[in-house]
Amino acid sequence: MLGALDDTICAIATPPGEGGIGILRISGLRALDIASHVVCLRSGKSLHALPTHRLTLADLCAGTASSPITGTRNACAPNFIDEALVVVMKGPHSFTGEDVVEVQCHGGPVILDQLCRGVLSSGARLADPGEFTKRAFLNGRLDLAQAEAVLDTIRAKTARSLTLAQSQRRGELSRYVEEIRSELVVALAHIEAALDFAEEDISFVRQDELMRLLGATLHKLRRLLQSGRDGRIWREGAAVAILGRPNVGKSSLLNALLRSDRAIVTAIPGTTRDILEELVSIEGIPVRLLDTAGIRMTDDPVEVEGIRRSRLAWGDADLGLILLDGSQPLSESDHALLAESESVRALLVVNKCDLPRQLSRDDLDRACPGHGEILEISATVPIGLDELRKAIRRRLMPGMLESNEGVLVTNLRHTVAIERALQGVDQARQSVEVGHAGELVAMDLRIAADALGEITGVITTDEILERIFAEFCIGK
Ligand SMILES: Nc1nc2c(ncn2[C@@H]2O[C@H](COP(=O)(O)OP(=O)(O)OP(=O)(O)O)[C@@H](O)[C@H]2O)c(=O)[nH]1
Ligand SMILES: [Mg+2]
Repeated sequence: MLGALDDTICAIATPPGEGGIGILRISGLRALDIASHVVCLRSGKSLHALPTHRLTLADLCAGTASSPITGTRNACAPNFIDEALVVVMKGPHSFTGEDVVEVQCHGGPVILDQLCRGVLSSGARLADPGEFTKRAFLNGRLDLAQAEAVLDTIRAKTARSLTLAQSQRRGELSRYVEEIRSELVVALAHIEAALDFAEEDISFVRQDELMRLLGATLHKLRRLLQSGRDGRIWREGAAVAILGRPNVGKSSLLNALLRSDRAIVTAIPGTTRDILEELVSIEGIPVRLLDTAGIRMTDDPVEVEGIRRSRLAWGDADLGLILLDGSQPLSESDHALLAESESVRALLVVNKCDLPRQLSRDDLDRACPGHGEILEISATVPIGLDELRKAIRRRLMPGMLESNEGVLVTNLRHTVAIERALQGVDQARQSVEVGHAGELVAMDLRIAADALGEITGVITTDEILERIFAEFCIGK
Protein backbone atom coordinates (compact mmCIF):
# COMPACT_ATOMS: atom_id res chain seq x y z
CA MET A 1 0.00 0.00 0.00
CA LEU A 2 2.78 2.39 0.98
CA GLY A 3 4.39 2.45 -2.44
CA ALA A 4 1.21 2.68 -4.53
CA LEU A 5 1.97 6.15 -5.87
CA ASP A 6 2.42 5.26 -9.52
CA ASP A 7 -1.25 5.27 -10.48
CA THR A 8 -3.44 8.32 -10.94
CA ILE A 9 -6.42 8.74 -8.62
CA CYS A 10 -9.62 10.74 -8.93
CA ALA A 11 -12.64 11.54 -6.77
CA ILE A 12 -15.49 13.96 -6.44
CA ALA A 13 -14.29 16.34 -3.73
CA THR A 14 -17.59 18.07 -2.98
CA PRO A 15 -20.30 16.49 -0.82
CA PRO A 16 -22.99 14.33 -2.47
CA GLY A 17 -26.22 15.97 -3.60
CA GLU A 18 -26.91 19.20 -5.45
CA GLY A 19 -24.71 22.26 -5.07
CA GLY A 20 -23.76 25.46 -6.84
CA ILE A 21 -20.41 23.99 -7.77
CA GLY A 22 -19.08 20.43 -7.87
CA ILE A 23 -15.38 19.64 -7.94
CA LEU A 24 -13.58 16.62 -9.34
CA ARG A 25 -10.00 16.08 -8.30
CA ILE A 26 -7.38 14.12 -10.22
CA SER A 27 -3.88 13.51 -8.84
CA GLY A 28 -0.91 11.51 -10.07
CA LEU A 29 1.74 11.11 -12.72
CA ARG A 30 -0.80 10.97 -15.57
CA ALA A 31 -3.29 13.53 -14.20
CA LEU A 32 -2.90 15.93 -17.13
CA ASP A 33 -2.98 13.21 -19.80
CA ILE A 34 -6.08 11.63 -18.31
CA ALA A 35 -7.89 14.93 -17.79
CA SER A 36 -7.21 15.76 -21.44
CA HIS A 37 -9.68 13.02 -22.41
CA VAL A 38 -12.59 14.96 -20.90
CA VAL A 39 -11.44 18.57 -20.69
CA CYS A 40 -11.47 20.75 -23.77
CA LEU A 41 -10.01 24.21 -23.15
CA ARG A 42 -11.89 27.07 -24.82
CA SER A 43 -8.56 28.53 -25.90
CA GLY A 44 -7.91 25.36 -27.91
CA LYS A 45 -4.62 24.87 -26.04
CA SER A 46 -3.48 21.62 -24.47
CA LEU A 47 -3.78 21.21 -20.68
CA HIS A 48 -0.01 20.67 -20.62
CA ALA A 49 0.47 24.21 -21.92
CA LEU A 50 -1.53 25.78 -19.09
CA PRO A 51 0.34 27.81 -16.48
CA THR A 52 0.12 26.19 -13.03
CA HIS A 53 -2.43 27.39 -10.45
CA ARG A 54 -4.50 29.42 -12.92
CA LEU A 55 -8.24 28.91 -13.54
CA THR A 56 -9.17 28.45 -17.19
CA LEU A 57 -12.52 28.08 -18.97
CA ALA A 58 -13.22 24.72 -20.57
CA ASP A 59 -15.93 22.42 -21.89
CA LEU A 60 -16.30 18.93 -20.52
CA CYS A 61 -17.10 16.02 -22.81
CA ALA A 62 -18.07 12.46 -21.87
CA GLY A 63 -14.94 10.38 -21.86
CA THR A 64 -15.63 8.39 -25.00
CA ALA A 65 -12.60 9.83 -26.69
CA SER A 66 -9.94 7.18 -27.06
CA SER A 67 -7.41 9.94 -27.50
CA PRO A 68 -7.07 13.32 -25.79
CA ILE A 69 -9.40 16.00 -27.05
CA THR A 70 -7.63 18.52 -29.25
CA GLY A 71 -8.88 21.77 -30.73
CA THR A 72 -12.08 23.40 -29.58
CA ARG A 73 -15.44 21.68 -29.11
CA ASN A 74 -18.63 23.59 -28.91
CA ALA A 75 -21.38 23.12 -26.39
CA CYS A 76 -23.60 21.48 -29.01
CA ALA A 77 -21.36 18.43 -29.38
CA PRO A 78 -23.35 15.27 -28.57
CA ASN A 79 -21.10 14.22 -25.72
CA PHE A 80 -20.97 17.67 -24.10
CA ILE A 81 -21.44 17.43 -20.30
CA ASP A 82 -20.96 20.92 -18.88
CA GLU A 83 -18.92 24.10 -18.85
CA ALA A 84 -16.19 24.22 -16.28
CA LEU A 85 -13.28 26.06 -14.77
CA VAL A 86 -10.17 23.95 -14.72
CA VAL A 87 -7.01 24.41 -12.70
CA VAL A 88 -3.76 22.55 -13.12
CA MET A 89 -1.43 22.43 -10.11
CA LYS A 90 1.91 21.03 -11.08
CA GLY A 91 3.79 18.89 -8.62
CA PRO A 92 5.56 19.26 -6.30
CA HIS A 93 3.73 22.52 -5.56
CA SER A 94 0.29 20.95 -5.08
CA PHE A 95 -1.60 19.54 -2.09
CA THR A 96 -0.54 15.97 -2.85
CA GLY A 97 2.88 16.93 -4.18
CA GLU A 98 1.90 15.36 -7.54
CA ASP A 99 0.41 16.85 -10.70
CA VAL A 100 -3.18 17.72 -9.83
CA VAL A 101 -6.10 18.77 -12.04
CA GLU A 102 -9.26 20.11 -10.44
CA VAL A 103 -12.39 20.58 -12.48
CA GLN A 104 -15.09 22.92 -11.16
CA CYS A 105 -18.42 22.40 -12.86
CA HIS A 106 -22.07 22.76 -11.87
CA GLY A 107 -22.75 20.77 -8.73
CA GLY A 108 -25.25 18.28 -10.11
CA PRO A 109 -24.94 14.57 -9.34
CA VAL A 110 -25.42 13.50 -12.98
CA ILE A 111 -22.79 15.94 -14.25
CA LEU A 112 -20.24 14.83 -11.66
CA ASP A 113 -21.06 11.18 -12.20
CA GLN A 114 -20.56 11.43 -15.99
CA LEU A 115 -17.36 13.42 -15.52
CA CYS A 116 -16.00 10.93 -12.98
CA ARG A 117 -16.85 7.97 -15.24
CA GLY A 118 -15.09 9.70 -18.11
CA VAL A 119 -11.94 10.17 -16.05
CA LEU A 120 -12.05 6.60 -14.76
CA SER A 121 -12.44 5.14 -18.23
CA SER A 122 -9.47 7.23 -19.34
CA GLY A 123 -7.15 5.48 -16.93
CA ALA A 124 -7.61 6.92 -13.45
CA ARG A 125 -8.54 4.89 -10.37
CA LEU A 126 -11.17 5.92 -7.81
CA ALA A 127 -9.36 7.28 -4.75
CA ASP A 128 -9.69 5.57 -1.38
CA PRO A 129 -10.96 7.66 1.56
CA GLY A 130 -8.25 10.14 2.56
CA GLU A 131 -5.96 9.06 -0.26
CA PHE A 132 -5.19 12.60 -1.44
CA THR A 133 -4.05 13.52 2.07
CA LYS A 134 -2.19 10.23 2.41
CA ARG A 135 -0.28 11.04 -0.76
CA ALA A 136 0.52 14.48 0.62
CA PHE A 137 2.05 12.68 3.63
CA LEU A 138 3.91 10.06 1.56
CA ASN A 139 5.29 12.79 -0.70
CA GLY A 140 6.51 14.78 2.30
CA ARG A 141 4.07 17.70 1.92
CA LEU A 142 2.63 17.12 5.41
CA ASP A 143 3.71 15.11 8.42
CA LEU A 144 1.26 12.70 10.02
CA ALA A 145 -0.02 15.06 12.74
CA GLN A 146 -0.62 17.71 10.08
CA ALA A 147 -2.45 15.21 7.88
CA GLU A 148 -4.71 14.29 10.80
CA ALA A 149 -5.35 17.99 11.39
CA VAL A 150 -6.73 18.29 7.84
CA LEU A 151 -9.59 16.07 8.98
CA ASP A 152 -9.99 17.99 12.25
CA THR A 153 -10.19 21.22 10.25
CA ILE A 154 -13.05 19.86 8.17
CA ARG A 155 -14.83 18.46 11.22
CA ALA A 156 -14.25 21.39 13.60
CA LYS A 157 -17.43 22.02 15.59
CA THR A 158 -16.75 25.50 16.95
CA ALA A 159 -14.51 28.46 16.08
CA ARG A 160 -12.07 27.51 18.83
CA SER A 161 -11.88 23.88 17.62
CA LEU A 162 -11.05 25.24 14.18
CA THR A 163 -8.28 27.50 15.53
CA LEU A 164 -6.71 24.49 17.27
CA ALA A 165 -7.00 22.28 14.20
CA GLN A 166 -5.46 24.98 12.00
CA SER A 167 -2.54 25.44 14.39
CA GLN A 168 -1.90 21.68 14.27
CA ARG A 169 -2.25 21.71 10.49
CA ARG A 170 0.36 24.47 10.28
CA GLY A 171 2.68 22.13 12.18
CA GLU A 172 2.83 23.75 15.63
CA LEU A 173 2.29 20.49 17.52
CA SER A 174 4.70 18.68 15.19
CA ARG A 175 7.43 21.26 15.75
CA TYR A 176 7.06 21.07 19.52
CA VAL A 177 7.08 17.27 19.57
CA GLU A 178 10.02 17.13 17.16
CA GLU A 179 11.95 19.55 19.38
CA ILE A 180 11.49 17.23 22.36
CA ARG A 181 12.31 14.17 20.27
CA SER A 182 15.52 15.64 18.88
CA GLU A 183 16.71 16.56 22.40
CA LEU A 184 16.20 12.92 23.36
CA VAL A 185 17.97 11.73 20.22
CA VAL A 186 21.00 13.95 20.98
CA ALA A 187 21.14 12.64 24.55
CA LEU A 188 20.86 9.12 23.18
CA ALA A 189 23.73 9.72 20.77
CA HIS A 190 25.94 10.89 23.62
CA ILE A 191 25.07 7.90 25.77
CA GLU A 192 25.68 5.48 22.91
CA ALA A 193 29.01 7.15 22.12
CA ALA A 194 29.99 6.77 25.77
CA LEU A 195 29.12 3.07 25.55
CA ASP A 196 31.15 2.62 22.35
CA PHE A 197 34.21 4.28 23.82
CA ALA A 198 33.84 2.98 27.35
CA GLU A 199 37.56 2.07 27.66
CA GLU A 200 38.78 5.49 26.69
CA ASP A 201 38.87 8.25 29.18
CA ILE A 202 36.51 10.62 27.39
CA SER A 203 33.33 11.87 29.02
CA PHE A 204 30.42 12.21 26.59
CA VAL A 205 27.64 12.83 29.08
CA ARG A 206 27.54 14.55 32.40
CA GLN A 207 25.07 12.90 34.67
CA ASP A 208 23.75 16.16 36.11
CA GLU A 209 23.16 17.55 32.61
CA LEU A 210 21.36 14.40 31.57
CA MET A 211 19.17 14.53 34.69
CA ARG A 212 18.32 18.15 33.98
CA LEU A 213 17.38 17.36 30.38
CA LEU A 214 15.24 14.38 31.36
CA GLY A 215 13.53 16.41 34.09
CA ALA A 216 12.70 19.20 31.63
CA THR A 217 11.43 16.70 29.06
CA LEU A 218 9.21 15.03 31.63
CA HIS A 219 7.71 18.39 32.52
CA LYS A 220 6.93 19.18 28.86
CA LEU A 221 5.40 15.74 28.23
CA ARG A 222 3.24 15.98 31.36
CA ARG A 223 1.96 19.37 30.30
CA LEU A 224 1.07 17.97 26.87
CA LEU A 225 -0.78 15.07 28.46
CA GLN A 226 -2.74 17.41 30.73
CA SER A 227 -3.80 19.40 27.69
CA GLY A 228 -5.17 16.16 26.21
CA ARG A 229 -8.49 16.20 28.08
CA ASP A 230 -9.35 19.72 26.95
CA GLY A 231 -8.05 18.78 23.53
CA ARG A 232 -10.43 15.86 23.23
CA ILE A 233 -13.35 18.11 24.12
CA TRP A 234 -12.32 20.72 21.54
CA ARG A 235 -12.08 18.04 18.91
CA GLU A 236 -15.01 15.73 19.69
CA GLY A 237 -17.20 17.87 21.90
CA ALA A 238 -18.10 17.29 25.56
CA ALA A 239 -21.16 15.22 26.44
CA VAL A 240 -23.49 17.03 28.87
CA ALA A 241 -26.57 15.10 30.02
CA ILE A 242 -29.65 16.87 31.42
CA LEU A 243 -31.15 14.69 34.16
CA GLY A 244 -34.06 14.96 36.55
CA ARG A 245 -37.48 13.63 37.38
CA PRO A 246 -40.31 14.00 34.84
CA ASN A 247 -41.65 17.49 34.18
CA VAL A 248 -38.79 19.48 35.78
CA GLY A 249 -38.11 21.12 32.41
CA LYS A 250 -35.23 19.12 30.89
CA SER A 251 -36.53 19.37 27.33
CA SER A 252 -37.33 23.06 27.91
CA LEU A 253 -33.71 23.60 28.99
CA LEU A 254 -32.38 21.80 25.92
CA ASN A 255 -34.54 24.02 23.72
CA ALA A 256 -33.45 27.15 25.58
CA LEU A 257 -29.75 26.32 25.23
CA LEU A 258 -30.24 25.46 21.54
CA ARG A 259 -32.45 28.50 21.02
CA SER A 260 -34.87 26.32 19.04
CA ASP A 261 -37.92 24.16 19.66
CA ARG A 262 -36.09 20.92 19.10
CA ALA A 263 -37.59 18.76 21.86
CA ILE A 264 -41.27 18.19 22.56
CA VAL A 265 -42.34 20.00 25.73
CA THR A 266 -45.66 19.24 27.44
CA ALA A 267 -47.09 19.47 30.92
CA ILE A 268 -47.49 15.69 30.92
CA PRO A 269 -44.81 13.92 32.98
CA GLY A 270 -42.96 11.30 30.95
CA THR A 271 -42.99 13.20 27.63
CA THR A 272 -39.43 12.38 26.65
CA ARG A 273 -38.95 8.62 26.26
CA ASP A 274 -35.66 8.39 24.40
CA ILE A 275 -32.43 10.34 24.41
CA LEU A 276 -32.23 13.40 22.20
CA GLU A 277 -28.77 14.63 21.28
CA GLU A 278 -27.91 18.02 19.81
CA LEU A 279 -24.63 19.81 19.23
CA VAL A 280 -24.40 23.30 20.67
CA SER A 281 -21.58 25.75 21.29
CA ILE A 282 -21.46 26.73 24.96
CA GLU A 283 -19.02 29.60 25.48
CA GLY A 284 -17.20 28.34 22.38
CA ILE A 285 -16.93 24.77 23.67
CA PRO A 286 -18.55 22.17 21.41
CA VAL A 287 -21.10 20.39 23.60
CA ARG A 288 -23.22 17.36 22.80
CA LEU A 289 -26.30 18.14 24.86
CA LEU A 290 -28.38 15.10 25.83
CA ASP A 291 -32.04 15.43 26.84
CA THR A 292 -33.07 12.32 28.74
CA ALA A 293 -36.20 10.61 29.97
CA GLY A 294 -37.28 11.78 33.42
CA ILE A 295 -36.06 9.44 36.17
CA ARG A 296 -38.83 8.09 38.46
CA MET A 297 -40.35 4.80 39.63
CA THR A 298 -42.70 3.48 36.95
CA ASP A 299 -44.09 0.22 35.54
CA ASP A 300 -44.39 1.47 31.97
CA PRO A 301 -41.85 -0.66 30.04
CA VAL A 302 -41.09 2.09 27.49
CA GLU A 303 -40.40 4.58 30.26
CA VAL A 304 -38.33 2.04 32.20
CA GLU A 305 -36.12 1.55 29.14
CA GLY A 306 -35.87 5.35 28.71
CA ILE A 307 -34.77 5.70 32.34
CA ARG A 308 -32.17 2.96 31.90
CA ARG A 309 -30.77 4.90 28.94
CA SER A 310 -30.77 8.14 30.94
CA ARG A 311 -28.54 6.56 33.57
CA LEU A 312 -26.21 5.13 30.93
CA ALA A 313 -25.94 8.56 29.30
CA TRP A 314 -24.99 10.10 32.63
CA GLY A 315 -22.35 7.42 33.13
CA ASP A 316 -20.73 8.29 29.80
CA ALA A 317 -21.16 12.05 30.05
CA ASP A 318 -18.47 14.57 30.92
CA LEU A 319 -21.02 16.40 33.05
CA GLY A 320 -24.58 15.79 34.32
CA LEU A 321 -26.92 18.73 34.90
CA ILE A 322 -29.20 17.64 37.74
CA LEU A 323 -32.37 19.59 37.15
CA LEU A 324 -34.80 20.27 40.01
CA ASP A 325 -38.16 22.05 40.04
CA GLY A 326 -37.89 25.12 42.30
CA SER A 327 -41.66 25.45 42.51
CA GLN A 328 -42.03 22.07 44.24
CA PRO A 329 -40.56 20.46 47.32
CA LEU A 330 -38.02 17.69 46.72
CA SER A 331 -39.67 14.42 45.75
CA GLU A 332 -38.48 10.89 46.36
CA SER A 333 -37.09 10.74 42.82
CA ASP A 334 -35.17 13.99 43.40
CA HIS A 335 -33.66 12.56 46.59
CA ALA A 336 -32.59 9.41 44.79
CA LEU A 337 -30.91 11.39 42.01
CA LEU A 338 -29.21 13.79 44.42
CA ALA A 339 -27.81 10.83 46.33
CA GLU A 340 -26.23 9.60 43.09
CA SER A 341 -24.95 13.04 42.15
CA GLU A 342 -22.34 13.23 44.88
CA SER A 343 -19.80 12.52 42.16
CA VAL A 344 -17.74 15.36 40.69
CA ARG A 345 -19.51 15.18 37.37
CA ALA A 346 -22.76 16.78 38.43
CA LEU A 347 -23.98 20.37 38.54
CA LEU A 348 -27.18 21.20 40.44
CA VAL A 349 -29.62 23.41 38.54
CA VAL A 350 -32.88 24.65 40.04
CA ASN A 351 -35.41 25.42 37.30
CA LYS A 352 -38.76 27.29 37.24
CA CYS A 353 -37.40 30.14 39.37
CA ASP A 354 -40.03 32.40 37.81
CA LEU A 355 -42.65 30.58 39.96
CA PRO A 356 -43.13 30.90 43.75
CA ARG A 357 -40.31 29.06 45.55
CA GLN A 358 -41.02 25.77 47.33
CA LEU A 359 -37.43 24.53 47.38
CA SER A 360 -34.91 26.22 49.65
CA ARG A 361 -31.13 26.04 49.80
CA ASP A 362 -31.44 24.41 53.23
CA ASP A 363 -33.43 21.58 51.68
CA LEU A 364 -30.68 21.08 49.12
CA ASP A 365 -27.90 21.31 51.71
CA ARG A 366 -29.62 18.60 53.71
CA ALA A 367 -30.36 16.35 50.72
CA CYS A 368 -26.95 16.71 49.12
CA PRO A 369 -24.36 18.06 51.57
CA GLY A 370 -21.42 18.16 49.13
CA HIS A 371 -23.31 19.70 46.22
CA GLY A 372 -21.02 22.61 45.34
CA GLU A 373 -22.31 25.37 43.11
CA ILE A 374 -26.12 25.68 42.57
CA LEU A 375 -27.51 27.49 39.54
CA GLU A 376 -30.97 29.05 39.58
CA ILE A 377 -32.68 29.38 36.25
CA SER A 378 -35.92 29.50 34.38
CA ALA A 379 -35.81 27.67 31.07
CA THR A 380 -38.97 29.25 29.69
CA VAL A 381 -38.73 32.92 30.78
CA PRO A 382 -35.62 32.68 30.45
CA ILE A 383 -33.51 33.58 33.51
CA GLY A 384 -29.94 32.67 34.47
CA LEU A 385 -28.97 30.88 31.26
CA ASP A 386 -25.78 32.91 30.71
CA GLU A 387 -24.61 32.07 34.23
CA LEU A 388 -25.44 28.42 33.54
CA ARG A 389 -23.41 28.48 30.32
CA LYS A 390 -20.45 29.96 32.20
CA ALA A 391 -20.76 27.37 34.97
CA ILE A 392 -20.82 24.55 32.40
CA ARG A 393 -17.65 25.96 30.84
CA ARG A 394 -15.93 26.21 34.24
CA ARG A 395 -16.82 22.61 35.05
CA LEU A 396 -15.78 21.21 31.67
CA MET A 397 -12.57 23.18 31.37
CA PRO A 398 -11.32 24.56 34.65
CA GLY A 399 -7.98 25.46 33.07
CA MET A 400 -9.34 26.93 29.84
CA LEU A 401 -7.53 30.25 30.18
CA GLU A 402 -4.15 28.59 30.58
CA SER A 403 -4.78 26.16 27.76
CA ASN A 404 -5.35 29.02 25.34
CA GLU A 405 -1.59 29.34 25.25
CA GLY A 406 0.84 26.87 23.86
CA VAL A 407 0.39 23.62 22.05
CA LEU A 408 -2.59 21.39 22.79
CA VAL A 409 -3.00 17.68 22.12
CA THR A 410 -6.42 16.89 20.67
CA ASN A 411 -5.96 13.41 19.32
CA LEU A 412 -6.16 10.13 21.24
CA ARG A 413 -3.43 8.54 19.10
CA HIS A 414 -1.09 11.36 20.10
CA THR A 415 -2.05 11.08 23.78
CA VAL A 416 -1.25 7.37 23.81
CA ALA A 417 2.14 8.01 22.15
CA ILE A 418 2.95 10.75 24.66
CA GLU A 419 2.05 8.44 27.55
CA ARG A 420 4.53 5.87 26.23
CA ALA A 421 7.20 8.52 25.76
CA LEU A 422 6.63 9.78 29.28
CA GLN A 423 7.02 6.29 30.70
CA GLY A 424 10.26 5.81 28.76
CA VAL A 425 11.78 9.09 29.92
CA ASP A 426 10.67 8.49 33.50
CA GLN A 427 12.23 5.03 33.46
CA ALA A 428 15.45 6.41 31.96
CA ARG A 429 15.66 9.07 34.66
CA GLN A 430 15.24 6.50 37.39
CA SER A 431 17.97 4.36 35.82
CA VAL A 432 20.35 7.32 35.71
CA GLU A 433 19.54 8.15 39.31
CA VAL A 434 20.35 4.71 40.69
CA GLY A 435 23.39 4.37 38.42
CA HIS A 436 22.11 1.59 36.13
CA ALA A 437 24.14 0.64 33.05
CA GLY A 438 24.03 3.08 30.13
CA GLU A 439 22.48 0.38 27.92
CA LEU A 440 19.31 0.45 30.01
CA VAL A 441 19.05 4.22 29.89
CA ALA A 442 19.60 4.16 26.13
CA MET A 443 16.91 1.53 25.64
CA ASP A 444 14.29 3.57 27.47
CA LEU A 445 15.24 6.76 25.68
CA ARG A 446 14.95 4.96 22.35
CA ILE A 447 11.41 3.82 23.27
CA ALA A 448 10.50 7.39 24.20
CA ALA A 449 11.97 8.92 21.05
CA ASP A 450 10.26 6.35 18.82
CA ALA A 451 6.91 6.96 20.51
CA LEU A 452 7.21 10.69 19.80
CA GLY A 453 8.29 9.90 16.24
CA GLU A 454 4.99 8.11 15.69
CA ILE A 455 3.11 11.36 16.23
CA THR A 456 4.69 13.13 13.28
CA GLY A 457 5.17 9.92 11.31
CA VAL A 458 9.00 9.84 11.35
CA ILE A 459 8.37 6.34 12.67
CA THR A 460 5.31 4.71 11.18
CA THR A 461 3.77 1.49 9.95
CA ASP A 462 1.28 0.67 7.20
CA GLU A 463 -1.18 -0.30 9.90
CA ILE A 464 -1.08 3.14 11.53
CA LEU A 465 -1.53 4.81 8.15
CA GLU A 466 -4.46 2.59 7.20
CA ARG A 467 -6.18 3.38 10.47
CA ILE A 468 -5.68 7.14 10.20
CA PHE A 469 -6.73 7.63 6.59
CA ALA A 470 -9.71 5.26 6.75
CA GLU A 471 -11.43 7.96 8.85
CA PHE A 472 -11.33 10.48 6.01
CA CYS A 473 -14.00 11.01 3.39
CA ILE A 474 -13.40 10.18 -0.26
CA GLY A 475 -12.01 13.13 -2.17
CA LYS A 476 -9.90 14.46 0.73
N1 LIG B 1 -43.07 28.32 34.68
C1 LIG B 1 -42.15 27.53 34.14
N2 LIG B 1 -42.53 26.41 33.50
C2 LIG B 1 -41.57 25.62 32.96
C3 LIG B 1 -40.19 25.96 33.00
N3 LIG B 1 -39.49 25.00 32.39
C4 LIG B 1 -40.40 24.09 31.95
N4 LIG B 1 -41.64 24.45 32.27
C5 LIG B 1 -42.89 23.72 31.99
O1 LIG B 1 -42.84 22.46 32.61
C6 LIG B 1 -43.50 21.47 31.84
C7 LIG B 1 -42.58 20.31 31.56
O2 LIG B 1 -41.49 20.74 30.75
P1 LIG B 1 -40.60 19.72 29.93
O3 LIG B 1 -39.47 20.52 29.37
O4 LIG B 1 -41.41 18.91 29.01
O5 LIG B 1 -40.08 18.80 31.13
P2 LIG B 1 -39.20 17.48 31.04
O6 LIG B 1 -38.33 17.47 32.23
O7 LIG B 1 -38.55 17.37 29.72
O8 LIG B 1 -40.30 16.36 31.21
P3 LIG B 1 -40.24 14.81 30.75
O9 LIG B 1 -39.80 14.76 29.34
O10 LIG B 1 -41.65 14.39 30.94
O11 LIG B 1 -39.33 14.12 31.69
C8 LIG B 1 -43.95 22.19 30.57
O12 LIG B 1 -45.28 22.55 30.70
C9 LIG B 1 -43.05 23.43 30.52
O13 LIG B 1 -43.64 24.50 29.83
C10 LIG B 1 -39.83 27.19 33.69
O14 LIG B 1 -38.67 27.56 33.80
N5 LIG B 1 -40.85 27.90 34.23
MG1 LIG C 1 -38.66 15.99 28.26
